Amino acid sequence: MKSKSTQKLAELQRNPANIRNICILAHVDHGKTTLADVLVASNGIISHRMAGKLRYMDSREDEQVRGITMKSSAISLHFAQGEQEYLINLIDSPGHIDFSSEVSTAVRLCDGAIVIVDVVEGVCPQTHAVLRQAWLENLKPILVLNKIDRLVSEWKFTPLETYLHLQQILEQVNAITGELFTSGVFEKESSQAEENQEKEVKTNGDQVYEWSSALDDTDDADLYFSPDQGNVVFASALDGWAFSIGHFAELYSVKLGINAGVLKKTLWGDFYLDTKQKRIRKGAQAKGKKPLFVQFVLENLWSVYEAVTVRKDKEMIEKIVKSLNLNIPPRDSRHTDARVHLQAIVSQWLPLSKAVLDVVCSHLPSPKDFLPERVEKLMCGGARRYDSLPSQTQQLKEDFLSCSPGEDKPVIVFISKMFPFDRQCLPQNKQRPLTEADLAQRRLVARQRHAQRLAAQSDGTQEAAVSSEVAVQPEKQESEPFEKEAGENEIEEEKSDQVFLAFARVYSGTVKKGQKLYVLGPKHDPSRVLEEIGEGTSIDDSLTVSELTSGHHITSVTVNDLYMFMGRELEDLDEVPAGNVLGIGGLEEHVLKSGTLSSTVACPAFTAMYFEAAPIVKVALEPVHPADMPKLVHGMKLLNQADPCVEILIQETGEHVIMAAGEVHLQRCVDDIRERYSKIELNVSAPIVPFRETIVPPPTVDRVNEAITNEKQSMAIQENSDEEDIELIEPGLVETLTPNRMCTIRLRAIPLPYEVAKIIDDHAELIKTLEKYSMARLVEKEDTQAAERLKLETKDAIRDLKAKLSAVFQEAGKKWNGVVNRIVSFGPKRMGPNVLVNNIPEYDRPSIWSCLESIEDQVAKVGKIREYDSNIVSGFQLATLQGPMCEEPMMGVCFSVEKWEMHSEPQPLPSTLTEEDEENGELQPNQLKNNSTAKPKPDASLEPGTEKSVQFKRDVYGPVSGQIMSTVKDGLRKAFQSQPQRLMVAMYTCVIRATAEVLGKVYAVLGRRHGRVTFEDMMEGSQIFSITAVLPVVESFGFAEEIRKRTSGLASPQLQFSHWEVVDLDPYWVPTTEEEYMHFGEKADSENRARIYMDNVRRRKGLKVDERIVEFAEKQRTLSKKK
Ligand SMILES: Nc1nc2c(ncn2[C@@H]2O[C@H](COP(=O)(O)OP(=O)(O)OP(=O)(O)O)[C@@H](O)[C@H]2O)c(=O)[nH]1
Ligand SMILES: [Mg+2]
Repeated sequence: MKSKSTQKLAELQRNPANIRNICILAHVDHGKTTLADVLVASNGIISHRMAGKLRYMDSREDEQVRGITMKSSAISLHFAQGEQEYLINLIDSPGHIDFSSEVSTAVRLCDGAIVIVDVVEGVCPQTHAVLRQAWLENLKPILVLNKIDRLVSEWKFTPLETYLHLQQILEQVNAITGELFTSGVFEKESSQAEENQEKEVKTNGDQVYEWSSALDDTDDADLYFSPDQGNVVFASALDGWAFSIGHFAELYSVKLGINAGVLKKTLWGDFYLDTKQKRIRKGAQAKGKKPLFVQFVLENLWSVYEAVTVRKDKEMIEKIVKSLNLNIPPRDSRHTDARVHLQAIVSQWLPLSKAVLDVVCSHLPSPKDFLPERVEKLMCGGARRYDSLPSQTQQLKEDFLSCSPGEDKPVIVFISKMFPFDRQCLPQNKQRPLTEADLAQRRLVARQRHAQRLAAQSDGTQEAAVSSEVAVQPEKQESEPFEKEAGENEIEEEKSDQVFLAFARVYSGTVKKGQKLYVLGPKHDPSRVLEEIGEGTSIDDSLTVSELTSGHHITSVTVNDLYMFMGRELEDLDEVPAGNVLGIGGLEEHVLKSGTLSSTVACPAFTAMYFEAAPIVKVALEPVHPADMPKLVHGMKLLNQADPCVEILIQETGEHVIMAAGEVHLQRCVDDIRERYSKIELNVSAPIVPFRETIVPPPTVDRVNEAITNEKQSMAIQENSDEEDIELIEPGLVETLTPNRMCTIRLRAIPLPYEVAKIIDDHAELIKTLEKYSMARLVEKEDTQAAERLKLETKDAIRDLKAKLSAVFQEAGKKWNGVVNRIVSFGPKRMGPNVLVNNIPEYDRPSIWSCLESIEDQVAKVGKIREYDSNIVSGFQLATLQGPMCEEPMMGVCFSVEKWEMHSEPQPLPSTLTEEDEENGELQPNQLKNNSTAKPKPDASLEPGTEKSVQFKRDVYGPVSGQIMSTVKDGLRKAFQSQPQRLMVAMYTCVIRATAEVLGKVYAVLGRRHGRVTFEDMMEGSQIFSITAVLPVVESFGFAEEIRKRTSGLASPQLQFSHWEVVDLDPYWVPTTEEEYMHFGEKADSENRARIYMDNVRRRKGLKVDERIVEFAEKQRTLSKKK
């Protein structure tokens, strides 16, 4: 049986116009969960007294212990505004940067957002991030300025100071919105311009010039947060009060006899009341008058705070309570803690839930107000154009917009995440109150048992005892197999006492129990499937995800369990109509992390969500008892499903690795595996951090700032050359031969300007698309129409990228002229921050930008690519994936192919090597080997140049393609090594707020960890400094904790990945000059940070580490002489 309120909510679900799907977004600790508590209390789910203390939405134990939210969770609330009744589906999200993926999954399902800003901390990095996320998903936000009570009681601000402070914060928030808005408008403008242009070209019509910018035409007034628009709420979630300007406008319009509309416009801003003429005038600041907001709003509030918490003036309090017409229960008014008394007064006077939900209902859109552009965004992800979708798919747009629950409408559901839930807490497994019929049944059974016992007692004593024993015996036997079964079940239960539920939303139609729906994987492409169906192929829907073959992304499932979210609990539902957020059970086998359910295959898979943080730190896990390995693997799989951001991999070394967004996230993942998913003891490795390898222009000074001479440099390079077949022509330039000596390639490695690498790194996704579309055309693989489907915005973005690259190359100097047009590929993984450039004089290779050219031009270029070209690219990909220093990916290297000759007969060995060997007068072992293999026994039929000999060479060394690939790879590594090599470390950025007293300690910690401060500022009106710093990820473990301890909890930084930075130390550096010996000693490796990092990585990967453990043992003797 359902409770009354659930029934009520289920009824409300049918009226989409009165539904609001909203989430609460903010920086960590700005009061999201506290605010949610007050809203939850307004529905009677928790008591008002506990609101703010319970943190009801934080249901996990570690969330309660740490005091931060780690996952987003939802609750359905009822709210009545006058005649209208509303259903609010509220999602509380985490604010910690490590869990920002949870924000993405929440934002996707909502239409509006409550953005909270703590007025004491002001706008923080995550505030910026969540505003961007809301913007990217087309969510409409309202702003809550929270913790205003702290300005009264901690900062002791006067009302006027508060007003000015709030104004500043509002400006900061609006600056971010403005930034997002203008960037969005310009994007739109340029794509529209292009569309128009295309149309013009098609119609050959007269050209029309638009001079006005889109920015002038677009109305952005309702975009900004402004109290007079009614989209700003002032609040103290802890004290339970909040108000928007509207509330006071109504109040004072009666009192002062001024039009409420006028008051709404003037209560916030530079207006004052001219008491003589009873008129509102502008220019309060200039005339030194009190703004209306100060006079009518803040001063009242301040007087309540002062009377109750500072002066504890009973009479005054009574007066206030009376004038506000409140009814304060004695247990609150007599409470020893003045704060409780205060909260009782203010929360009755300005109830938070009403103020916030009023604004939510009147300002945030309902599911019926879905924007057409949002539908398009959801339906065609990546680079695809909306109008390239099949017509059946395009028709679905109407269904999205109408949000109708009708029977005839297609069902469309999107699942943004899968989350674990205790099986026992599912509504169907919960104990229900017994009904009358149940009770009667139980009574009957008990009576029968009683009667039997009485009958047994009345037959003599001994006999009875025997018979009862006999009677017990078979019973036992009977029950044994049953018990066993139960035992087995228990083990199984133990394995899966967690079920996975889908966190989803219905966009169209109605989902019903027992309904069969298609599960469309993220790669599902409706056009292909529809074509296949048109050709008569049917969809095999009996499979689960793990059984699907490649290229197939559809399974089907019968939906059995539908739930409504009620915070920590769930309520069973029979059906859920469009426009609602819901939980779906039984999809573990069908959906990994996110997915789409639909009754039609024409529905496309929804666009991938936008994730703010990428997994960057990893640890390897290992069970303490090796027998627990399968449990660990199982647990890791569950974790992978439950967390949108975690990555699970088994490395070549056999290590089981989890990758997470940051230290806190990593800790939670490990705890989850240990206590929830695997329930085994674990050994956790030290965190593994990624590095990058790069080369830099030769340094001009050595480590003691002495100029470096040329000979020294060339000496260092010579040392490295130890490979056969590769000839070093000059630093950075090598010439190499394939093993069969039929192909000569000359390769050069040059440091890429940092800005170029950064631009490429920032546009990785775009570059992936670019490679896909350009190559599809040039190589004439399958999809020749691919480029036509490219969205205009994507084409624009590509063009923009090219222009940006050209600009930075141009700035970097003359030698980079025209390089952009000769780029062959990016690597590793075809999108990394290294480039391969074609500098072969006689080879006019089509460029990677070909998808920007007209179709005819592209067609003309098909077939211009040389044979084996792709092998060179592959060699480049391999080389950049694992550099020579410690097998970490390269970054910021430009490789250029300067010569590529295919010979008809084998070439002699590179000249220098042979000369050198002759001089030495001895044959190197490797050359011996070379000679013997490369020059086979003289055989007439195998004379070089003949058909057969070529064939023979191929056979001996494998296919030419493979040879070219590995030769290029080795050559590139060599070219790389012949330049000054450097390690790059990932850097975190963080904002630390600290008072002047602890500032020194913060600096000390940063310094020890090789971090540095990039920006320091004093926050206005306070003694608090705000420091922006960067520090290497490798040095960051325990940093947040250390800072917190050193500053007695005053500062607790959040680390966010920022960029890659070169460690300006040569890991291979050894002292060479007298001065260097003096400074660093002979061993000189203690201070070489780069060397330490590199060796650690090499040791972890099982690579050779060049280290001497005991050196100059006699030193100890000298020490002992001193005695
Ligand atoms: N003084 C004061 N403290 C508040 C207010 N709102 C919240 N707090 C306190 O701020 C702290 C953080 O509150 P939470 O609600 O957990 O913050 P959150 O935004 O949910 O934090 P995360 O979920 O971890 O991002 C708690 O100690 C609250 O008691 C307020 O209006 N005034
Ligand atoms: Mg929270």
